[in-house]
Amino acid sequence: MLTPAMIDRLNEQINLEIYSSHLYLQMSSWCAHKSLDGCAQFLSQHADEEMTHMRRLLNYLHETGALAIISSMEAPPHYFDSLQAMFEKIYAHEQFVTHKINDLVHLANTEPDYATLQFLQWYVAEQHQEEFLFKSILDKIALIGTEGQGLFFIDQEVAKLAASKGMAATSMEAAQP
Ligand code: OFO
Repeated sequence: MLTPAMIDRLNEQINLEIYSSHLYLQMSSWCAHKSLDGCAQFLSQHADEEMTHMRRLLNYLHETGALAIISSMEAPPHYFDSLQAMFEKIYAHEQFVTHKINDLVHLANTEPDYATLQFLQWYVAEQHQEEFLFKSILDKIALIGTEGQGLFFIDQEVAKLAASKGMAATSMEAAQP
């Protein structure tokens, strides 16, 4: 049984995950518009992943008998000064998400709500991975540079990440009974 405060915060997180999905889908479209097909594919996959993060929270609320509430939300930005500026925005957004997860963990710990504390551990680990992933893309952008054919090579590097994510998703599906 969740407290009203915890239900509110989990609902807030559900809506943040939906916003993250909208943000990455919009960024994917911006990349496709710029013929950065590898980045477009990677971000489209990432938009789908954010909806799985949302569903995990939604199911948890349902299991406790609570109601999930989907709110209206602001539209994501649809213009970016550069590919680098776009990935910097993603990195800052993921740091914000980590901050919100940490707040949730703090609430679960202080209430105390040990079931939710345990449930949230998956998000703690996921945020660590996501920050690492986007920081590594920014590092690659800095290394390759965006002059000349730089954007083309960056797009190829990000396409490799999209392909490895796609393979991981396929093998997970195959492993399911
Ligand atoms: Fe990109 O992270 Fe959700 O939680």
